[in-house]
Amino acid sequence: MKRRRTPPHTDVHWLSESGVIDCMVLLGPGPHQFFKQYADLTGYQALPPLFALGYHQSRWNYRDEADVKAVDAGFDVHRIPYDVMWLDIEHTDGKRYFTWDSALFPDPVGLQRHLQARGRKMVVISDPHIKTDPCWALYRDAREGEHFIKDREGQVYCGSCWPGESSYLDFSSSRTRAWYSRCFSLEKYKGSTPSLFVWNDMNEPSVFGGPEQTMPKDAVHHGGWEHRDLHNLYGFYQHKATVEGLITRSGGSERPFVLSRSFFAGSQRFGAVWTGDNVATWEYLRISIPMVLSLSLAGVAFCGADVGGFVQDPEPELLVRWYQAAALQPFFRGHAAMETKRREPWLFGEEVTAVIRSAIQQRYRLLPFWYTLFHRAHTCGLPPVRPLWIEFPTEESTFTVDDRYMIGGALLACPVTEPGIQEVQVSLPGPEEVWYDIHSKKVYGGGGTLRLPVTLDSVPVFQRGGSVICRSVGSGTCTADFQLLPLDITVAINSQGGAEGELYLDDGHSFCFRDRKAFSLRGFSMQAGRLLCRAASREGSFHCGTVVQSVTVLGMKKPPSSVTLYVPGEEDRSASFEFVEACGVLTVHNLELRVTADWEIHIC
Ligand code: NBV
Repeated sequence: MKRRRTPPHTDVHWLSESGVIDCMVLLGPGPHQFFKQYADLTGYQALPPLFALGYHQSRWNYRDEADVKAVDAGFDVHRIPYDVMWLDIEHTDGKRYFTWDSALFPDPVGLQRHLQARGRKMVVISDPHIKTDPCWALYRDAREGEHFIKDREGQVYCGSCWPGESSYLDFSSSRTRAWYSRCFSLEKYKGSTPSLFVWNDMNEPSVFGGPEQTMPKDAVHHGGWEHRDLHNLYGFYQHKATVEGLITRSGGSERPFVLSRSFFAGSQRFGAVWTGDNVATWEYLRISIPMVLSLSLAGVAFCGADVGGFVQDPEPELLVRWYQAAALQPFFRGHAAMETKRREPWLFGEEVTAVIRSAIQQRYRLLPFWYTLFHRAHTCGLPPVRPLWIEFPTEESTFTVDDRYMIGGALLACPVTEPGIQEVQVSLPGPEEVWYDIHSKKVYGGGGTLRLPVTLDSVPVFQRGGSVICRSVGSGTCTADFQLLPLDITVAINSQGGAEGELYLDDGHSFCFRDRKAFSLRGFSMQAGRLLCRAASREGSFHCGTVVQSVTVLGMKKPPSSVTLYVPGEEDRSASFEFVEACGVLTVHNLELRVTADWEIHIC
């Protein structure tokens, strides 16, 4: 007897602590529409300041000012770009957030200016628990202003956390959020400058020895709500209040950056989240990929995992592979726990330093692409990193893949997450697609499985035929160099000889893109040997000196006889080019074409 195949199905079980569940059905029909519909409900990803997409260097803790300056200098000595130094809880006076340990950090303003002089920023931690200390003005103010959560008897709730006995701010109250936001003003937050940004940790909230390590469910919030009703929103509201504090601090002009450990549907409107305390093992490196993909699917697109693993010491090979994988994820921060050995990228010998340098440099080169993807997330809800099935929704074989993924619609990332690997197996989706290995430039047809040799310094990444990607030429020392760097455009042609892509540009830090439409969205399209650079949006205007220095075309069938540039108002000129027959790669050099101007390149 033939057994009937049961159609694939999914069982979902929902449980609500206080009996209320809002259920929405998003009809799509396709994954791309689904993201827009979800973002219309819960909000779009905030457009991060550009620096936040660079590399972040953290540990619990950088000891003192001299330590911070030495690490900062180490990046320059070793020619590794980075953007942000992070300070964990030990920078404070006895875990009183908004303060500094005056012995270790006697001149925080000077320290931030020191970093800022090289275009770099600082992030400090600010947890939601407030030390019970009647001698501390911030505690007294919070208490007198009734900003703390109460216990069931109506007394201020006291729990235990890093500072010892602590009370917890009631971020569910808009009045408390406004009070907390004001704590970030430059005059209130002594030792802060406009280049200081914030990290909200322990905001589940974490209570040592509390039920399930958190607050009792019958603790009482503003309006009489019990903690059981608001628990999952606690971190969301702290994140919101911190973001509002940073925006207000700048008079509304500067984009904030706040990282939060706890989040809820809609947290993407505020900034970044990370996956919390992981471990320096291969298994944790592997699961960072599905974790980042799940967060991205849930709308929280600016996410990442601690590079190297928070707890324990990674062996050098694991550290290298982690840098390589995380350089291809949205939020890119090295972080380590207190008891771990120091692991700045240059501490493991020249070979390791060189490979980590290369991974970080490649991240910086790709920032024009990442930034454009974040613009898309901000305007369309599409996450920069996507499981394969989002781009190939009809291909069932992609549905379960969670160790490879797409960056935008154009790049297929295949991080190496096993030790001692000399070869990886990659299934290239789409039988009608063409894929180009971004390193060797070799072309592969979709629908098959490849075996690719890898060494410690290689990570397979493929560009999809039909796409155009902009990269910076060189990586600079941090994102402050971004607009000074010329661009290289890689056109990967599909089986019909066509390709399309876009580039988003703005000042990288203010809200002028929103308030004055000071941005530029450029479109590139290749068809029948003609590459056009045009405005991709009627809205927006942004002038910058960024030029396109070179164009690389992948997948050319035959060598061209001439390459001519057409720029309105200028004489046509022929360009010098190079053609590598073996892999069909054409490179056109010395273009000096302004990216915000219209032009064409004809390849005959
Ligand atoms: O603030 C200290 C750590 C922090 O480094 C880590 O990133 C957080 O996830 N924090 C947790 C509290 C202590 C964890 C053991």
